[in-house]
Amino acid sequence: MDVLTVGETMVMVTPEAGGRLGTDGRFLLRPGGAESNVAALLARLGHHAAWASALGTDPLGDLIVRDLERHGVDVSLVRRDERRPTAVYFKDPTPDGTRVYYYRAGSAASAITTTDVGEWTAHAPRLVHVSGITAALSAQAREAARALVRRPGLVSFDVNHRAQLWSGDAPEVLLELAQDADIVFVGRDEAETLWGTATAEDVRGLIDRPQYLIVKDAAIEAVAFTPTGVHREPSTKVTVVDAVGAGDAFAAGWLSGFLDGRDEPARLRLGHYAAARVLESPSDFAELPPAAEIVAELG
Ligand code: KDG
Repeated sequence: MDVLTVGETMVMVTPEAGGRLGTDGRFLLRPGGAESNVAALLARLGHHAAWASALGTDPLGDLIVRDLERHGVDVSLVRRDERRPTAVYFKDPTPDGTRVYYYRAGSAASAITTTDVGEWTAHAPRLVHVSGITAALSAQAREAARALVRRPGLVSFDVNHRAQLWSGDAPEVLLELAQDADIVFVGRDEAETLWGTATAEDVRGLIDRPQYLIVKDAAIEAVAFTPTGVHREPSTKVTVVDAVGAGDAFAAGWLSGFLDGRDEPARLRLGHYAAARVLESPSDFAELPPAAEIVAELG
């Protein structure tokens, strides 16, 4: 197993014709979850990617399993919970960007434990990927997130601050988790909101322990602080249709390059490429060609 990603996946509900929520009665149902997006994109890029979490034993859980399997994700570690439901969220494409409405309190994934983490990581993946969303779901999910970032072996952590899910302690909890990981992804603006940092260098001053820190400055550039120095790559210019999932795509592209032993500029370019495809699409993930083809195209 190349990568194990862990985190909640919900059923994402979007108006079918692309209209506003509340005006269109027909909806599309698809899996929506930061960590399963990363797994699906890594699978598209040619890696053995597993996603682990808990889902209800309801038909919505079945839908998620089936869909992720179709995307090539190994779902064999997913635990089904008879007592708790699969979570749901709605996307509303407003003129000012996409708004999301979560229905996830008490979900199966909010009850994942450190015992689950022990069982999942016993499968010895080369890399584990987790995000800050898990730490916001419940006290026990937060402990599970802590156990994941502290596991022996490589861990990548995407800060993924979702303000709607937190009640005030996000800055200290997310900083603690980031400091314990080996590879960290964070948005420059996200870091500014959380910790008041202005530049990528300020973020590095704060998150100083991970070997790799990648600070993404939206449409401008991504800056990677690595053992071989600091690397910057400008973002790809695109017309944005829906930004949800672009951060996951960036992480998947970068991690794919990392797992394949590519150099830092190539990793950053893969990240930008994958993010650009998701930004241009209404979906949270995009159909990507294998990594080698992208690298050949990007040079
Ligand atoms: O990164 C995309 C995710 O935000 C989306 O798929 C839903 O996982 C999700 C969340 O918790 O917001």
